[in-house]
Amino acid sequence: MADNSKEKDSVENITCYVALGSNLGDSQTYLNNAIDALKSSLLIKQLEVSPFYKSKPHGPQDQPDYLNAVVRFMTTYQSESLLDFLQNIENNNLRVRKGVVRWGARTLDLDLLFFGEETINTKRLTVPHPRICERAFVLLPLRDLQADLDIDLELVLKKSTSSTIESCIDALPESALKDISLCL
Ligand code: A4P
Ligand code: MG
Repeated sequence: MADNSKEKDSVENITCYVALGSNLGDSQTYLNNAIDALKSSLLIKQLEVSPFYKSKPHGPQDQPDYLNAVVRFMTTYQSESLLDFLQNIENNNLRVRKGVVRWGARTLDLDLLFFGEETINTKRLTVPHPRICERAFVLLPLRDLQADLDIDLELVLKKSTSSTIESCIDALPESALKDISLCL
């Protein structure tokens, strides 16, 4: 995929976490396509991928189970340019956005979880992603990548009363952990 970003001269590398989700079509291929596209960017390096998880849908239940994962990488993208890049990858993988049910089925969803330690609240971006602590399908792969993530989640996620990934996982309802399984 062409990488047309203008930030090639920027020197600051930021550590990012992105959640990947798919429950329409060949989900494994869509997640792998996204990982390959991210790796192909000149502005992204040291990309690590969590294990893949199968999870029951959050939101409307009349849709297939999801395949989820999280990636971590270093980038010199500015945050909104990274969002553009993520949305391009979604579009190239047949993501349909218009006229669909909120939290309905999708071929590929890429959510920016963390952008370094920045708090971003713009029209297009809320970072850290506000629903991290409610979601086993984000927390479990995040823990696989970085159990000791030292961002204070209680401070950055206003709704959370838990400050670490582990305490967020402990606070999940028991049913949430029954609805997710590791893909071997
Ligand atoms: N946006 C704001 N902040 C961000 C961010 N941190 N990362 C804006 C990405 N986008 C962000 O997103 C809508 C708008 O959010 C974008 O235009 C962007 O400017 P979207 O991808 O078009 O729509 P969406 O993903 O349906 O919206 P939403 O509300 O973010 O949904 P979620 O929270 O991503 O939930 N169940 C399971 N088991 N696994 C899943 O992966 N995913 C969802 C989607 C629901 N249920 C799920 C799963
Ligand atoms: Mg999304």
